[in-house]
Amino acid sequence: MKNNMVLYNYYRSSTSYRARIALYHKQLTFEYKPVHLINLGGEQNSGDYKKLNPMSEVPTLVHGKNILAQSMVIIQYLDEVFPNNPLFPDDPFQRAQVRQLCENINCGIHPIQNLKVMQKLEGDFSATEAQKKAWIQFWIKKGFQAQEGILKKTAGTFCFGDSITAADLFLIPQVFSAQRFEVPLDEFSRIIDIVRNCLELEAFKKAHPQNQPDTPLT
Ligand SMILES: N[C@@H](CCC(=O)N[C@@H](CS)C(=O)NCC(=O)O)C(=O)O
Repeated sequence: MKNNMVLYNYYRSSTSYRARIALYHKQLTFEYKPVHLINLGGEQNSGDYKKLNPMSEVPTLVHGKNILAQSMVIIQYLDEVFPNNPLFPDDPFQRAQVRQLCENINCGIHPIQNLKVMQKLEGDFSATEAQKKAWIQFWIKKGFQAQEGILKKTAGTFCFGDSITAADLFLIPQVFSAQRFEVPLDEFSRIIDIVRNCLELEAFKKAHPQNQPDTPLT
C-alpha cells in the first residue's frame, strides 16, 4: 500500500477521475485498485466491495484504517489532511463559491446521467441507445449552460481565478464524459479554455482516463 493509501476506482468514471486529480495534485502516491463497472454485473455491486462502499459506487479511498466514499468527501478529506497545494480558497465566501461550482456538477449533472440511472431507463422503460444518449446530452448541456454563466464571473486561467481549485477537479472529468457522449461544446468557450489550461498540468495528465492501469488497450 503506497503512502498507506488505496483508491478503488475505474478508469473512465468521472468521479474516480476527480479523486485521482486530487491525489496527484497533492503529490500523493497510492495503490490503484480497479473496480470494473460493467464486467460481472458490475464489480461495484459485489458483496465485498459493498462493505467498503455501501452505495456500490466508485471511488472509495482507503487511508490506513479510514474508509471514505463520495468524491467530494474524499477531496475535502485529502485537502484537510494534506494542506499542500490547497484545493479551496481561505475566504469562507470564496470557499462556498468553489463548492457551488463543484456541486453544480456533483449534484446537478452527474447523478442524473450515472450508469445505474441509464441501466434503469433501459431495463424498466426500454430506452434505446439513442434515447439514452439524448438524455445524457440534455442534462450535461443544461448543467454546462449554468456553469458557463457562473464561470464567466469567477474564472481566470482556471474555474476560480488563476489557481487550481476543487472546481476544476469536477469540471474536467465532466467534460471528458460530455465528449464521450458527443455533447456539442462550441457554446461553452470559457469551459473549453479552462479544460485546455488544466490538461497541460501534470496532475491532470496522470489522472486522465487514457493513462490508467485498467484503461483498455484498444
Ligand atoms: N456522489 C458519488 C457518485 C459516485 C458514482 O456514482 N460513481 C459512478 C461512476 S462515475 C459509479 O460508481 N456508478 C456505478 C453504477 O452506476 O452502478 C461520488 O461523487 O463519489
